[in-house]
Amino acid sequence: MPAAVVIPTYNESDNIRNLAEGILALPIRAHVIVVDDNSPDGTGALVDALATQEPRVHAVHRPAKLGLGTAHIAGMRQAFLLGLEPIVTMDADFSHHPRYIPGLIAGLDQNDVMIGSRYVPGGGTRFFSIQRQILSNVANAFARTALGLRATDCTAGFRAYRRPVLESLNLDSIFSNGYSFLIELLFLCQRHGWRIGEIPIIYEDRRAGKSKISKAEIYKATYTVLRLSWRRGRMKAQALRGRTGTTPY
Ligand SMILES: Nc1nc2c(ncn2[C@@H]2O[C@H](COP(=O)(O)OP(=O)(O)OP(=O)(O)O)[C@@H](O)[C@H]2O)c(=O)[nH]1
Ligand SMILES: [Mg+2]
Repeated sequence: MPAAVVIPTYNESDNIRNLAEGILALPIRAHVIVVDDNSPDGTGALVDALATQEPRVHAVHRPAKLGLGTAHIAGMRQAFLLGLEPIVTMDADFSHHPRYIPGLIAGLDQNDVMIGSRYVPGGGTRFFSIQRQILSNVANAFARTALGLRATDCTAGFRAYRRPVLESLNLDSIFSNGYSFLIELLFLCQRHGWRIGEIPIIYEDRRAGKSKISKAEIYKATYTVLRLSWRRGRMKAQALRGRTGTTPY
């Protein structure tokens, strides 16, 4: 079965053509699904034009900027409809280089989810500002400690999922719609007992265009982690009550 490479876009007209061509030139069978949120710079029309020339390119259009998380879900659903698997997700701005896609997919032989990680040996960042590095490190340390996540890069959107993993999760129940969706989805994958592996990647700063991450996303991510951590604590307490027949309080 060909793989689906899901790419959410908002104002990525300077990147998307090169990226789609780079993916289609890889020595693997893959389709590209771009989820565009009515980008003012015409990314959506560009993808439509690509799709008329190349049947392995698909466009999903949404009416407005509805967030990274829901864009990932829309792309995953489109992959299900097209019968594609496994499902890879990545950013459009070349921070996630297509050369890593075959390695991510190969890792699914032993794992159910694969992450392109900056924090395993061999991984790292290039041209990434010190502020962004600190933010990324703090966000990962917080998510790992508060949620018991075992992966080293919990905020990375460069992943490959076996299709049954995504079908086993209730994607509609995911409450984060923005960047923290990535933490929530990883939390659900680990809680369901799916095997999660990582390969090193070098994350480069975006080649063109502007970042869409805002301060609000940082507050939302903190809220997501605290909310999931509370849920995790409640589940642990319930499990303990079930075992002992008494309340742990
Ligand atoms: N469809 C959709 N795509 C989005 C939205 N927000 C961000 N994206 C895309 O999601 C990917 C990640 O966004 P970026 O702005 O690169 O975020 P980032 O990588 O954390 O920030 P930089 O390092 O500054 O690039 C890019 O492909 C964006 O175009 C959104 O609301 N809707
Ligand atoms: Mg980026």
